[in-house]
Amino acid sequence: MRIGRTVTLLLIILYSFSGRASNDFIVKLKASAKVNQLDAHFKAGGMFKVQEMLSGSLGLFLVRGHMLLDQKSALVLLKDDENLAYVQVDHKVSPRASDPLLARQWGLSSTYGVNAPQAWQYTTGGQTLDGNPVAVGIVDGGMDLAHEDLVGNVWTNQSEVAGNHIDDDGNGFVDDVNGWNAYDDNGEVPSHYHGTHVAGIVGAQGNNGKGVSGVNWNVGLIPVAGSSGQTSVVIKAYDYLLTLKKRFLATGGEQGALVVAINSSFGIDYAKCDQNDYPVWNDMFDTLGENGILSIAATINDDVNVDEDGDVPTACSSPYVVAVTNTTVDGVKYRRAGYGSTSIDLGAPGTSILSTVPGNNYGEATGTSMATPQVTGAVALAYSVLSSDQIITRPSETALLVKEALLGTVTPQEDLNGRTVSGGRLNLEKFISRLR
Ligand SMILES: [Ca+2]
Ligand SMILES: [Ca+2]
Ligand SMILES: [Ca+2]
Repeated sequence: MRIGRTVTLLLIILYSFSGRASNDFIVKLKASAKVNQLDAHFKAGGMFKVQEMLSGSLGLFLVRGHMLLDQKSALVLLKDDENLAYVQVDHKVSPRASDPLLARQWGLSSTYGVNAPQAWQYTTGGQTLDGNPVAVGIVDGGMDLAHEDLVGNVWTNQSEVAGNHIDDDGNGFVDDVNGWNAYDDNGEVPSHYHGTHVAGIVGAQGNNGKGVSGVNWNVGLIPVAGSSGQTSVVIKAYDYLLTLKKRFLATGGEQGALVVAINSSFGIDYAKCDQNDYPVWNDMFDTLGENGILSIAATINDDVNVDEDGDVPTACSSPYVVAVTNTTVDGVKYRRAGYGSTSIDLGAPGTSILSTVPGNNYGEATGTSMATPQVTGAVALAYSVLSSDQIITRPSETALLVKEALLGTVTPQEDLNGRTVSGGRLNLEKFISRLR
């Protein structure tokens, strides 16, 4: 009864509730031992319980330690047990994406990245807890819809028939099968280098054996061409996404699309959003927000204080705007990236970022344009741990709750302290963990 004596001693000295690790163990029964012997033995000791058989061929069982027993002491006891050939902790296994270029995506997994693999333990994106597909709008120059690492995540309007010149689903947009072209007012989304790169950061297909991984392995990417030229074109681009979302909310998720964030990697440098010359921007961002859409926006690619110098959209005061600056592999703000303690919300990796580019290719780019889709992707990922009921009945409150969690879970970064609202950069693991 070696175990019985040891257990008595341990009961006296080893009660501990703090910093608890897993108390589940995998044990291998010796060929000479029987599981009912082990079970009886454990019952007598009162410290372990056999949960289930894992492999009859190998003689492996899952054993749970008493809640008052800490992991280290439990291991000592089990290693001492004469019935067992070996024991190990039932370690947590994380999804490991098969994407061949993942090792070069420092922004996802290096020391100064966003802790994406840890977040992927909880979710890799796709749909809400109730199964509604989560979508994001990418307002940009267009996108290579056929790219091998994007094609599986391109949103499809199931109710629209392509190329018949009819608005089959009656949403006001003819032949909008995979998004919209606000330049030409049609459903033909052009291929575009910048837009394809941005889209891949949000949601290149993960774990598909190809290319890179997005922040989301799965997500509905809705490309809307319309980011350069006139403000009026951008407004039309936003309006398309707003229309999809309003329809989703009005039909309880039956039609339209669950657009939760819009990526805006463009802007008007040094524009004073909150002054009288630019009223349309906050009006649009507020309306999008009331319908549960956060607008994630890239700030100026220059070392300027946006609070003083102005920027559209990142200095716009709508509470539904999330303004992003660019951080590097060394964990500092990129030298040419805007800041502002009231305007700029947080930083995210935006320097030498590898992503999809047209023609089944991959390439690196630097800019706030690359930092912003990390955050857009994060917001989409967050909605995959929320319930559709909450999202549909309280869209604006949910959006603000998500923003609060996003800014409240950043990794503090010294040079962003006092120069951004949050004082840090995106931490995907903590963000998702807080909302679960
Ligand atoms: Ca339509
Ligand atoms: Ca049609
Ligand atoms: Ca991939």
